[in-house]
Amino acid sequence: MASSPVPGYPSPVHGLPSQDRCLVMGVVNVTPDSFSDGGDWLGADAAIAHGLDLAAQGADIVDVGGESTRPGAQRISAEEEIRRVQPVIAELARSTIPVSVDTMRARVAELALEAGARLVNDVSGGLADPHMPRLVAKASVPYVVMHWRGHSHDMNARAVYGDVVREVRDELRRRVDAVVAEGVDPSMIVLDPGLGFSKLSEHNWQLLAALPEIAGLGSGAGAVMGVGGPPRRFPVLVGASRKRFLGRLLASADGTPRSFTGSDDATVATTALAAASGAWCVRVHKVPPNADAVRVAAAWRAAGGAR
Ligand code: PMM
Repeated sequence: MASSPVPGYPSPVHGLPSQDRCLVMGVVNVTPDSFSDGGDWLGADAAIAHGLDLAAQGADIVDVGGESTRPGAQRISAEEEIRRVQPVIAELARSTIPVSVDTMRARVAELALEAGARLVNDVSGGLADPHMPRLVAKASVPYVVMHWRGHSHDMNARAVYGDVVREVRDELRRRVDAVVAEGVDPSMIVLDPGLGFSKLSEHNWQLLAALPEIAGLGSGAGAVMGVGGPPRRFPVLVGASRKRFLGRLLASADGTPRSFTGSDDATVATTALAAASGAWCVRVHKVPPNADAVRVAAAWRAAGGAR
């Protein structure tokens, strides 16, 4: 573990690896219908092998999810979600790689933590299941609070903003206040702007360009905002990998969006820029080039900080 963080990188999240660079979270979707890799890792054996591959390729964390959140997706039962993720998490947790569980359900998170997960990645920021914040508080594990306006089946209809950066920041601040009121330790919270979740392409780009503002949540007062001292800065997780706004940016002359895997180089570009902006972690499908990109960004930042 590195001992001297590059100036400006967020403080390490308790219980997770600390590096002098942005971390890389590798995605294991144990689903038939996720955005870019639905069905690829649906069986437990394939998912476990993929998670171990990602770790060997340099992932700092492996994120295991059993429910697709692609726009239009319908929910699955908690039983099915547990059946998909539990054996995968149990096996991956046997290795040294920290495992996170990507779930909106407290019951799934609870079983995942019992199976060895060390972080809860809740794309609803505690809104989908009111029991989630208390579960996370009791377990005392890091908690990703993502910006979210509703379930996948109609989330695109909620992509309406006057000033997307201000509204996402304000809505995240309210979620942070709510989960802290339920007992979550502010130092365990990671924020995520929720790229692609109730966001049009232009919203995603504006949020990416404003990552430091998201980290600071503005200067409003509140239980977690460092009243009387400098405002608290939260670690920020960025999930841009293979998302449709990248495919649209790279569309061919006839307007056909670039394929998901065809967006991998653009993902690496967003990783480098997000890491250079001080992101704590990037959530990606393809680890090796993103692991390189975060090192480039760290060297760039360190050189700037050393002058
Ligand atoms: N995106 C997806 C799933 N989980 N979790 C966080 N914290 N942030 C994200 O942006 C995010 C997520 C959907 O992408 P996928 O289906 O390609 O995994």
